[in-house]
Amino acid sequence: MLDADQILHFKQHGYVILRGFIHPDTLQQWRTQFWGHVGADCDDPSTWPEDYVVKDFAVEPDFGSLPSMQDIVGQLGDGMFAGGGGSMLVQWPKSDKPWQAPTQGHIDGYGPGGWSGGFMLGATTYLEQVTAGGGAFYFWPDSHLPVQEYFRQHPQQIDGSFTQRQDWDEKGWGLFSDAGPSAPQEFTGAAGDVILWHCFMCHTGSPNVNARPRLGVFSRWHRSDREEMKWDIPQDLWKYWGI
Ligand SMILES: O=C(O)CCC(=O)C(=O)O
Ligand SMILES: [Fe+2]
Repeated sequence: MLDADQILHFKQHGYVILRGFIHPDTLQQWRTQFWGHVGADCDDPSTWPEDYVVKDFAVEPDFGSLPSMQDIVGQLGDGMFAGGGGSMLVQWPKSDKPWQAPTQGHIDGYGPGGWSGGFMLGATTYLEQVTAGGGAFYFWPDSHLPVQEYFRQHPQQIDGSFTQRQDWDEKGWGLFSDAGPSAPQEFTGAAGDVILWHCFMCHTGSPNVNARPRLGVFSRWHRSDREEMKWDIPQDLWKYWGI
């Protein structure tokens, strides 16, 4: 369970970091599964693939269904969040170019399958340590607040139709990620550190100029009653939360 300080941090900043959250034995299991799936030697870069998306793979037991994660998701969602999963996204080292900070971050929920609504919470962890420049999950603290403001003013655009705005080509996701008060930062940390992020917190991937791959594991949750609530942008940002 999250304590009061962690909940306050999540509400204020749109994320909270849980250091050392995943048990080392689970991380070892997941690493073995991952390297087996991609058919590469973790110590031999010449055998490494290049794909960002790890197709047809999820860690087992899945990240989202670990009992410790279920406790927190139950607490945050008052039992109304569904989802989870343990898909992986890998930033393989590309050290030929200098590291450059991403300029824009997106919000999730508008993928290839279109908008299904009710997306609430994401979680990211790593199978290996990620230091600065190492392909970290890159995020805009506090950006959930201006994004909420935007959708309060344009609730009908929650379905992704903000991309139809006349200035979308010029602004892109900067429409959201430039609106916040805080500079973006890298989620650096050890294997098994977790960042929980609010659905409206802007984020993106970042380049990896280090020697080790960024092995990211992702889970996402939506409201189980999303069909009933997905158009509602409540004044109280926490209306559909248990916190
Ligand atoms: O690779 C990353 O760190 C970011 C991925 C991302 O934007 C996502 O999973 O929603
Ligand atoms: Fe994303």
